[in-house]
Amino acid sequence: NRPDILNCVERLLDYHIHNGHGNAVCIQTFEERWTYNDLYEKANQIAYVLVEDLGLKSGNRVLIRSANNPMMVACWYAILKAGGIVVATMPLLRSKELTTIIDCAEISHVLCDSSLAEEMELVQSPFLKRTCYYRASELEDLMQHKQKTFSNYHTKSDSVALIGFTSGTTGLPKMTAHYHKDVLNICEAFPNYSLQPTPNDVFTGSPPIGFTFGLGGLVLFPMYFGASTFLIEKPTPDLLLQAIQDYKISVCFTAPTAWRVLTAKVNEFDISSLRKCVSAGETLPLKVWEDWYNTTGLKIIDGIGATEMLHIFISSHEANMKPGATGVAITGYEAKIIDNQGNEVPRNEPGRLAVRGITGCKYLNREDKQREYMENGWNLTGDIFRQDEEGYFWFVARGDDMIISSGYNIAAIEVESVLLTHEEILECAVVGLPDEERGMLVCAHIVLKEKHKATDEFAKAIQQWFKEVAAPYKYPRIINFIDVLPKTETGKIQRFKLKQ
Ligand code: 3SK
Repeated sequence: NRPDILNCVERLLDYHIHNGHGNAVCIQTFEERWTYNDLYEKANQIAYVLVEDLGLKSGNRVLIRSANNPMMVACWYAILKAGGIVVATMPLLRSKELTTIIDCAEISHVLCDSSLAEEMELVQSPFLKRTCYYRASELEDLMQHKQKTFSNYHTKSDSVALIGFTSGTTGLPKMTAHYHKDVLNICEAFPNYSLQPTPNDVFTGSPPIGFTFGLGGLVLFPMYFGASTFLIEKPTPDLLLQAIQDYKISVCFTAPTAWRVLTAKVNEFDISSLRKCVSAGETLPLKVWEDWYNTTGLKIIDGIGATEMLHIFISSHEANMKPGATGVAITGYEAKIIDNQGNEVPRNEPGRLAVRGITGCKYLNREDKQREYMENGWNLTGDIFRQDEEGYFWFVARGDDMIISSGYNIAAIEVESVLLTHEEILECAVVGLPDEERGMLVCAHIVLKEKHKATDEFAKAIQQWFKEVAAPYKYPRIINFIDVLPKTETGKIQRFKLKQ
């Protein structure tokens, strides 16, 4: 029951100013401390810059390119205040990937951290009207002369607020749109179910704000509840533990691989302030859950979400948790397991996960993919799960060729298309291989044009080249030179053989 006219920033940010909470700490880093007033005033000044200096019109799509920092959050709110649509990206993206996103989403404006200017300056797109850099740069100069209050654009509750990019299995990026009401809906779902936040909570974590897991956990959830967030630009396990100890963090969001590493180091730090540990982005192995519990006495809250669903829809809380299970459908969502015909399968049998509720998939310009993802009002995430007699969902497998490595979703086909631009590569097939530390490793099977060049040195040179032309986290950590790729009679690569 949301009002027709709704700008979600009014509840997430302005509300706190109008309710006497302006002097409360909102964002901290190892160097900075912003109150809600600070964030509100900066977001308002940036909104003026967008409208008056950069020529933003309502409905324009604005790309934010940044690591997790307070100015990124101010830009995020400013765009919505001015009636724009946010497209936040991973900071590691290279110019080619940025260009694809900008062309695909018809981005008109970019707000970019000046420390990430190099790749940005290589981007050329007919849609791009204006790029403005911040951090000792033009944006701060323009902000200086602006007022600190702003009259928010009157968006509707079902106006698009943000677009998330997911590359899926086809390699062609898909744009998932989420409305202003969706942004508030997720704040009332997972946090209420699993976290019960209070204004005294201090959130932190490692996911980029450009990934909706990080957006929720590090920006939306703390601010909906008047709590504070601690942002780390380049989060390492040591920095996370340092922050938890020194800044009395109570809620931490990160991926299973990080929880594993944190377990090994946690005894060197005082983490007595921590009360909620959240894991998503990939499946949480039972061993990681047990080791963390045995070392700290804290139960990791596992969850599954999707960029298409905006945030987590299956999870648990300490009182109803079954170690090893992902959890149950949280308040606001229903989930079931179906077969290929869409019929529910008996309990404990694996099948396709179907979910529906307060958020859902809205692909832009991809009616084909929308029809695949949505069946009779249910969202099909592409994951294979089973549901036990008590209603708990247990992960079985990914239904597609997405490689999830250290919390990053890497589409095999996307890595292949980059590799194929290398002048020495004739053919290639990329698969994910299980790995203790990272969950999965990107492994490329490569057929070279000149077979005699297949040496370890050349494999290293390809890896180095890859990191220069695409986001480094996607690079193939394993390269296997092969004479021919195994194929079916119709020419389809037999990936299952390559995984063996
Ligand atoms: O991958 C996930 O599980 C996830 C969780 C929360 C939000 C978004 C995503 C993709």
